Amino acid sequence: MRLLRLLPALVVACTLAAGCAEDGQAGPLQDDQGRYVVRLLPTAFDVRELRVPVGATVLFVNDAAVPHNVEGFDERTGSTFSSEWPEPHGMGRPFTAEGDAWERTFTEPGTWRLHCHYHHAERMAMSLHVAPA
Ligand SMILES: [Cu+2]
Repeated sequence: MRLLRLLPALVVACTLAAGCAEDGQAGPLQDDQGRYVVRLLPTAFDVRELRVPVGATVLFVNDAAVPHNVEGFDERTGSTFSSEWPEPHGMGRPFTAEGDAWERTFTEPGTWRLHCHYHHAERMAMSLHVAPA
């Protein structure tokens, strides 16, 4: 009897959880290697903000058959990076094909402003918060 009374509450909780996921309030997407996945849509990143722990690897995946890159600027330290830097730090070229991917591991706490050089006019940008683990 006790369980039966709980059931409506459980159904409501699940519905709310599903609604949260649709609103992007659920935790960030991670692949089977624990990498945080950010998708590059035609003129935008699929998230505006992402919070990860120090040591996290973020995998950027081109979901559109248009050129993209990922350039980063850390507001605190002034550090920069680009996915187009030569290997091993970059891929040495823009993302061009659908499915092109590049990853970077963030080893220090900081707030990175990320943007795509090719879609600067479209404000293709996001914030990456790297928090102490
Ligand atoms: Cu772009």
